[in-house]
Amino acid sequence: MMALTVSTAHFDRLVTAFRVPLFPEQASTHAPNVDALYFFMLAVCGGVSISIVLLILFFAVKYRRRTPDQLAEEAHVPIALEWAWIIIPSLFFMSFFGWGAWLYFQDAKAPQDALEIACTGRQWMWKFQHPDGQREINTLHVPVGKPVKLVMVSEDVIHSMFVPAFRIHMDVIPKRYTEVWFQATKPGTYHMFCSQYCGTEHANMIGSVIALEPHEYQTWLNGAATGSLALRGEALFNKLACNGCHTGDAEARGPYLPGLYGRNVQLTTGEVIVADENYIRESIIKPGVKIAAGYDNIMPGYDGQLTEEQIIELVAYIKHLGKKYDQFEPVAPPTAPAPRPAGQDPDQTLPIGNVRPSVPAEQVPTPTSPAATPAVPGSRPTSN
Ligand SMILES: [Cu+2]
Repeated sequence: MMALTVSTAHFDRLVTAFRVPLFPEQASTHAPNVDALYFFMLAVCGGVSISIVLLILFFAVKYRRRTPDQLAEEAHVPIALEWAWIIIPSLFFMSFFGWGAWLYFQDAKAPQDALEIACTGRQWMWKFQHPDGQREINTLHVPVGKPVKLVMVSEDVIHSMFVPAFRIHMDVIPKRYTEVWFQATKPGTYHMFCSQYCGTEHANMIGSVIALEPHEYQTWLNGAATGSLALRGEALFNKLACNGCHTGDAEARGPYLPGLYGRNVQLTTGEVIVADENYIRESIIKPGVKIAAGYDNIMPGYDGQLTEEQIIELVAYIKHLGKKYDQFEPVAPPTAPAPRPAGQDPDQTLPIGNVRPSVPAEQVPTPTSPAATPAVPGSRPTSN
């Protein structure tokens, strides 16, 4: 009995020492959903594979050749059986697609109130900038229980943000913003990896996500404050003399920027696009690519002259202007929606984002409050 107890203890120690977790822990709201789909696929594929092997063995024995001169006979399978084994497995396998698409759409769009953190990948580190200006390298502090959206861009090659415990994974690409969001469910420190082979030191491109209780996160924020992203963006905006053209006057040579973010913009080509982060970014780097209707292609591009962090600051400032604009915007009287031609998508011409959906982009009322006396988006088409 004694010998048995000792050997069990030894065995336990051995197992503990060599135990490799089969699955990372579940630390986000996505994790249980992703795992459920994963186990469902595993069960269906495993079940089908095992059934096929067992049936092969069973038939091989049952229908084996019993005498040397026995010949094979042609079998007549009922047509209903043929349909059954085509349709039933197809439905099972299509369920992967259905479930996966449902999960994808659920996880693709961050909630409106998500905390937005800018992330820059470069060979070989992760840099993060919080909305209040805190910067971190290879460490990301986030609050538990609040959706967090990472807006990511690469300074060089393609990287990929991977946090196994959160079950999130998204490529980080040069010259374009990609997004991923998560909501941590329990405090802790979780691995963060680059999962795209990005050069010789790719394996060192690792870090930690530190999920903190909201009050601890607030304490951390207070300790690390360095002036907000938008404030730094504003300083840069003025330093680069952007305010020389984007004056907000009716005669300004550049479009009026407050309220631009999330709004529909008409281009000189007649195309209407949404002014999202990628559009604002492109308009800073290569302003000639998409010119707002009513303006000339006179802005110099800043390709190669700004770091990704500086571009993030400028974008943050321009987005912030949108919020400011919303505060000053007079409440538009509720108007009955104009009749639309049959077949037209009612949402097609409506702006998105922080703009009231009842005010179409082309008909934004002119603000009358002193803070918003400059021209408004819509008095001339807004962009660039
Ligand atoms: Cu990388």
